[in-house]
Amino acid sequence: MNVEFYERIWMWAAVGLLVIFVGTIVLTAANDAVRPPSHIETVDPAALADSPEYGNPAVAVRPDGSIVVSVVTQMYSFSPDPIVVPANRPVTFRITSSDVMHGFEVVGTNANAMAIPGYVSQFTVTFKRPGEYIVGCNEYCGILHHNMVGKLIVREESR
Ligand SMILES: [Cu+2]
Repeated sequence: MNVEFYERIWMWAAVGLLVIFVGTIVLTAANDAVRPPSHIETVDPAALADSPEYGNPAVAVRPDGSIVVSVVTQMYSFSPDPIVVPANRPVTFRITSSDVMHGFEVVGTNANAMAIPGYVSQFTVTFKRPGEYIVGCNEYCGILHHNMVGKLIVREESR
């Protein structure tokens, strides 16, 4: 098959672009721990009050010692608030919304997810630095969006 010289250049240029784009994804995933969502789980946003997990959202310790934080976002707050977790232990956040789309970002860390009504956003992070962190909503959710701020307290673990 005969491929014109210029056509061949453009074909290889397209392949080169693909390599750059895929390489960028691989690099950010490996170096910056940026991950696509890997969890699809639904929950009825109108029945959160009756849900065993979200009726009274809280920090729970699993039998294996890992930490699970169930979070409900609503206009204009996070529950629970403050969230208290230990340092240097994997913490799994399971976030949903009871009304509109919100954000859940632990400022200064890579903990950042959308809270979408009807869905559970889940991710796991380990906080190495004890202290107080600001939890911010980074999706415009209404007239008082700028007041939607919570607190995460990372405690030094006592041994
Ligand atoms: Cu908001």
